[in-house]
Amino acid sequence: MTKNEKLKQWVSEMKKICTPDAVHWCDGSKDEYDRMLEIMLDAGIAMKLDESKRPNSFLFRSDPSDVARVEDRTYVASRKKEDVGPTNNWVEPKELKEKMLKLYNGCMKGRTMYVIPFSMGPIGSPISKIGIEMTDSPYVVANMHIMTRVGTKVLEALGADGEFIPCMHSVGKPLAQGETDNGKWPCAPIEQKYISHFPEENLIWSYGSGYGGNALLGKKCLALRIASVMAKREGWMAEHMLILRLTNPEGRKFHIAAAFPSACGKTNLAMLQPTIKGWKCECIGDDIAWMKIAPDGSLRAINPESGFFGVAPGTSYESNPMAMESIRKNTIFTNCLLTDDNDIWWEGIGVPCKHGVDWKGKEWTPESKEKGAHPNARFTAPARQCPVICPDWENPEGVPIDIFIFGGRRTSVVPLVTESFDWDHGVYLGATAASEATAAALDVKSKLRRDPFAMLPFCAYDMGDYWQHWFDMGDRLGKKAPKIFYVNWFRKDADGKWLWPGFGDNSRVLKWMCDRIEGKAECVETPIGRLPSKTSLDLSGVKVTGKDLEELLKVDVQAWKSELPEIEEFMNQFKDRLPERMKKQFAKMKKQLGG
Ligand code: GTP
Ligand code: SPV
Ligand code: MN
Repeated sequence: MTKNEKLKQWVSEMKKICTPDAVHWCDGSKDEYDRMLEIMLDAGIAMKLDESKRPNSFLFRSDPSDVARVEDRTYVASRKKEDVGPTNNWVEPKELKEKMLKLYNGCMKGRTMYVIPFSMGPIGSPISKIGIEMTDSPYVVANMHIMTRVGTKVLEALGADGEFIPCMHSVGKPLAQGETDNGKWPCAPIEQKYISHFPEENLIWSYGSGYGGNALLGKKCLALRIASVMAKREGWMAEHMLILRLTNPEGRKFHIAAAFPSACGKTNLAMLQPTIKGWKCECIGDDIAWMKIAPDGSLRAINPESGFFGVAPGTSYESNPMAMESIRKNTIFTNCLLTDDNDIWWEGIGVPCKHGVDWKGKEWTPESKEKGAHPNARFTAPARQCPVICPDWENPEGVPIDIFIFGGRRTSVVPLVTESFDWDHGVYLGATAASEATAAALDVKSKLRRDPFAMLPFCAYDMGDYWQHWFDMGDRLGKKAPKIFYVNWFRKDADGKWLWPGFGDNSRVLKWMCDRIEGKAECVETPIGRLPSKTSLDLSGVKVTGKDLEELLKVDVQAWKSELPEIEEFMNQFKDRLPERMKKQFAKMKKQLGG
């Protein structure tokens, strides 16, 4: 167990409230992982996949109401409402706790309460943090084993008086005497789901959902929402970013961190296989980056996670071969289709499926009206299984970031790539990032939404203050500040066809960025930023017509101008928290667009 009195006390307090049948302290062992899956196989909520095709791998079907993050049910309960800003749901902390305590009361009856000690980041790294998740879900335990570093070694690192972030979780489905889940994914109805954060106490309370970011509390709740507030307080950065290392033919290494909204290409870019000769790409992380300024003044990044919780649909040997290799074994699949030979399948996997069982458990054929896999179906796979995982991915010192990229899903207007004029302009690009809705959040319906820094659902304090934090970090980094770019892989033509091949060919855009840093590539100055000149993008061997390229690199001044009123309105909601420097950037942009 533990010598940490605070932890012992918290566990016994929550045990009294939730009244589980038993308490289990997780040791992080393989035995424990196997036991979790056995329990779920017995309860009929896990299916073992064919051992020869997909060793030690399992498929889960969630409840159809529990397939993604629920932003409407996500709360930030700071003491003062103004501290969460207009982009978070606020409830007075005491009121929220009272509401949730009623739900927690007896909620683990018939279940075991698992205590999961986990480290976000390599144990002992100066950037890492320890969390303890209490949950009644063996699915969460198994996933946390993959996504974080779990077990006794974390309790040892915590010691008698170390700090931890308490993360309380229940699926919200107590069992009556003798009742089992009996094939049904346990969760509570949507109006009882709460994903709650108490930033001043570094505390997380989640109830009613068993899925992804709602339940694996180390991920979005701790490593982004709570960490965003800690980072602001302590002068570092917690961002929704992949991290990769790109090595050019001369052997120079560039480290890139990129923020795209959920389901907009982070995992794919993180595992990129360059289609240009002599360039090498290695993956460090695919979703979250924690960054601190090192004594030498560089910005050092770690991936706080140790696994990938990746979007399955669209993943194929053609689009993302390294992800396909990462999920060959020891992988948990959720809401994928089950094939007749006991393997998984999804739309865009690159091979046909004639017959199977869809994510809702119904018979499926290509003629079926509904999709075989849910659009937000996911795989959970250990990062170490990725063939191009970087040898430094667990370096406790992190890697020095040279380039930041922002982006989103835009079928029109936004060009393939833009370089910011300077740091402040780059912060403006991040702040005004927008994307079309995806399946990663259940309740986001709007077609286009501003998603600053891809952090709209994850920044747990006022967005205006967050932008100011970015300006402040830039000042502290000075000459060592990464260069900032904006990309859009998702342009379509009038027939709805992608204008840019994307995936491995995105290496061409990354190459341009690195060459820009070295002063080797030309650019064109436009009102919105610097774009590649026609000849400076390496397009050797790529199938893009001259006409499409022109479209991809076009700046439609009128279209940009027409977005200004909406951007201004978006910014103005932050009132007196909107940084002066952001106002200045907006005014400059307006002037340059002739507005
Ligand atoms: P989260 O895990 O939700 O944060 O998503 P993510 O940002 O990691 O997105 P991911 O890489 O999983 O990609 C989501 C979807 O976008 C998948 O269906 C991909 O196939 C598709 N996608 C990724 N990169 C590209 C690209 O360069 N071009 C096109 N057309 N689609 C892409
Ligand atoms: C996202 O939605 O950005 C994800 C998936 O990475 S989840 O862990 O469910 O938040
Ligand atoms: Mn994500």
